[in-house]
Amino acid sequence: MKSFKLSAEAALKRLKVIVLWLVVMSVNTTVAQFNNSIIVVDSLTPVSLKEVVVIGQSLSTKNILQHKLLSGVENYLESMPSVGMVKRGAYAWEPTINNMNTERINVTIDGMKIFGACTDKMDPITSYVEVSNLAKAEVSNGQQGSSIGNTIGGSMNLVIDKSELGTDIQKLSIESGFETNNQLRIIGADASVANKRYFFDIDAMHRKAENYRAGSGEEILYSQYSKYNISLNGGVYLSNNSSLSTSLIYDRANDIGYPALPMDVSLAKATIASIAYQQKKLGAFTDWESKLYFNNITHIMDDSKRPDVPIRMDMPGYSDTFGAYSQLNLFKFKHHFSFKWDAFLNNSYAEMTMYPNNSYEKAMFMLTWPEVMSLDTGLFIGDTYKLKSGSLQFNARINAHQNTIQSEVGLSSLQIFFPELSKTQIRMLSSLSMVYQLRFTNWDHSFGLGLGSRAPSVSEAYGFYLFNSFDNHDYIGNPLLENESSLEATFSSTYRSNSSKVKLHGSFFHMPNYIIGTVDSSLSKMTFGADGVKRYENLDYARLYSLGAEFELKQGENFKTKSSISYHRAIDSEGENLPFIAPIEYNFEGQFRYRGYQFIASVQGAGTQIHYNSQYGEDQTASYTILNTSLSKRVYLGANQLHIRFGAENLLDTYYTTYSDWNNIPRMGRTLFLNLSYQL
Ligand SMILES: [Cu+2]
Repeated sequence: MKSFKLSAEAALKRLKVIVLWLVVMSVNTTVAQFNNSIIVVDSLTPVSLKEVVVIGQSLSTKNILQHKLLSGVENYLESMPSVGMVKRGAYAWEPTINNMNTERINVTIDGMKIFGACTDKMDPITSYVEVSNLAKAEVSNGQQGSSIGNTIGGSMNLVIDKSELGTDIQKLSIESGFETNNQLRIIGADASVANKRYFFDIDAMHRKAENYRAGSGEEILYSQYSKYNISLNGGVYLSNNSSLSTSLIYDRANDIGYPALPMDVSLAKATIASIAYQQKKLGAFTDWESKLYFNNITHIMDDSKRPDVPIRMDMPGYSDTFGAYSQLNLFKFKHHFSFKWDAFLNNSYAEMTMYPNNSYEKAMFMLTWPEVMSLDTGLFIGDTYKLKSGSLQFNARINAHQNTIQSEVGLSSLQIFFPELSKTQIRMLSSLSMVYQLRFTNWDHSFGLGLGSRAPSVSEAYGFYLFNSFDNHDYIGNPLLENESSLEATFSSTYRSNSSKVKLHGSFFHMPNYIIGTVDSSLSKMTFGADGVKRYENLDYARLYSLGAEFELKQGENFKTKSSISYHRAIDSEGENLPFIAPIEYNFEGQFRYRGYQFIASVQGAGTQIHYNSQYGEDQTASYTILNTSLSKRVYLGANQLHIRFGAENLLDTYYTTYSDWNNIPRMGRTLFLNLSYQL
């Protein structure tokens, strides 16, 4: 929305800057996705393998790839080929990369580490930002994402949308949206001022939705939500060479229903703040940036609206993170080096109080996250070396990771299961990867190899009786887990011409010491109605394969199609299926432009889930196909412009659920939407 304020020239200028940046700084092939045309890139330029989805700018660019302008952040992310979403309702979807979820991926906001405060993953980081906060999201596969931290599956960095210092802008815009299915109301506004010395941005957005209805009309109880978000950015030049900038996001959601879970959330709140110093040149180095940041997350669960819970519970969770990083680049001969130091300190605390229906019995109290302090510091070095036709990229990272159980009660509770357990555990984590890229006029190929490792998450290592409603087990953390590691191989081949693009890509992950919960029948359950207790253990290994193809075709200036198909398969060392792995999925989209109107129609679907595992609570998910469509028009009113978009999602009102819907919660049925953006 921010950039909706941009005039057409400014938008074009920004587009040019981005394209230039792409070509010069070797950013990525998805520029094709950004400006919606297929580009043959200079064959001597190395191309980064990141996938990028433009979020803020999508309002001002003429070619919008999203059906809805005011989609949630998750809808934008979900449009990326390697990103999936685990859904527990209409709000706060959990992103996955390469079918790997929160523990195995690294999600940051402008490079800042943030950890959710929910023991049940009701609050992924992506739920604490709005589309008005973000310029774009960058996703890297596997170890290619190691510049922002240790990871197995990949990384996702959400880039905050800020005005550029040195530009001359004064803008104001308002946005509004409505959807029929769940009576979703969206209202937002933002303003920016920038000149040669400073810039200042402010934006605010509010969403409120009632229960949604699945295909064919069934009302999904407890699927309502309401959210406010406000953000401020500011920056000032200190000299010709240096600047200081700051950013603040405050996000607050209330009365959020999670229809797939036995509990809801009364409050999910985040304050995300940072201050950064930038210097263009430092001796032979360039683009020096140092940032200090802090974020605070509060998450309060609530079962007061559920009529039939066996026992009432209070479950608040808190997560605070302080962090810093400093990074710079060096261009020397044919090398482009990047160096980064980063560190964070996180404190995670969650508790549970159970109130028996019989008021004579005492309430029971447990620390579900025993005030775990995680201290992590790392060094990253990357080098891209230009070859005659292509490039060779190396990335290396090393981290020291320390966890301390600060609560004595928490420590002694865990010592029941692990008598030898000490207060502090220290781990060393590392990542090493290389990518060989071959580039020709119409073709490029890349081959990558990587090695990586990750520490167990707070839940995996220190969680105490965390109930998982998917497989109906209580989970106990295991602080003695080995680091999970991975060995990966990736390839991609892309053909581009002025009117078409074909891309084939694949990846293979071999993951020794794969961490997953396994049944421990010697332990007794805590949760009423649970089937038993699982403890996190290291499997010998697990393997994940994926294959995908993408096609783009352009006919003239006005017609374009995009389609993709993907396949994933994952098994453990015993040959058993891993949970939450996608069946064959496909997507086809056609875009047609005529006299300022833009029409989009898309078909999305998946095959029957053949490989599932009932030990993890899965059953077979049926195949489905849905149809979406939208029409938009930009109206110029003097110097102002109004962008109107309306359309339908799940036009045929199909009842469906996917492999990644928690407890088979059905997706939304037909919804009609109207989005308006007015730019002054
Ligand atoms: Cu929660």
